[in-house]
Amino acid sequence: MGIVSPGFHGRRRESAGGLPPGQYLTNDFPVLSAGPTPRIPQDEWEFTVTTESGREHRWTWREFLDLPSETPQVDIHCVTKWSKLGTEWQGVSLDVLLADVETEADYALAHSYGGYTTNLPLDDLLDGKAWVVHRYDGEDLEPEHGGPARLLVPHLYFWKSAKWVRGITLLTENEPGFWESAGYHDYGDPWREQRYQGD
Ligand SMILES: Nc1nc2c(c(=O)[nH]1)N[C@H]1C(S)=C(S)[C@@H](COP(=O)(O)O)O[C@H]1N2
Ligand SMILES: [Mo]
Repeated sequence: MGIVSPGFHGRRRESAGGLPPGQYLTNDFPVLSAGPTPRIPQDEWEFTVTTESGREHRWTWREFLDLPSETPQVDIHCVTKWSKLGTEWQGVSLDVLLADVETEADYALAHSYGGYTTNLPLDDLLDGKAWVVHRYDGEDLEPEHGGPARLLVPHLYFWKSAKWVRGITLLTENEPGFWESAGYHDYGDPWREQRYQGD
């Protein structure tokens, strides 16, 4: 039945893909934050998509919870070399959040409460590859891990999965985010080991 690794039959805690080069497995869930953990009350949380023409699409916490959600089980890979396989999340696909957004943009910049940013090609947020998640492992997402909600883009290094996400700006020109401006790779594909600029 195609390219599925032996032993993967939809069981929990297993991975379809194995480990990218240079990564090791961890069962912990390390916390990696470039600054203090912002505390955003749910009734103050908003998620905003801003198009290249400045049009804004906004969801309150209540409106966000009313959107259809999914429960992705995915492997995550941090550029500091830890990986976790088969992590379980709940959240809203970016396909849902971008469904009614009219745009010609090719790039996206995710913004977080607290000021963190990270950039991605818009295509990498579409077609079932990215979510705004508010639950992890059956529980509300802890503030340290990005709660109330974070971006989850598991096919790229985990720094692209912006914690405390508050919005995405759609751009016609690529604009580097926080780590990308500090020498990390613009795209960050763990399978091609794109850790730093020039990799
Ligand atoms: N807002 C924000 N998002 C962030 C970060 C950060 O410092 N601030 N760190 C990134 C990095 S480098 C990683 S590896 C993951 C870590 O997520 P975790 O702390 O839940 O393991 O979050 C990413 N998203
Ligand atoms: Mo990271």
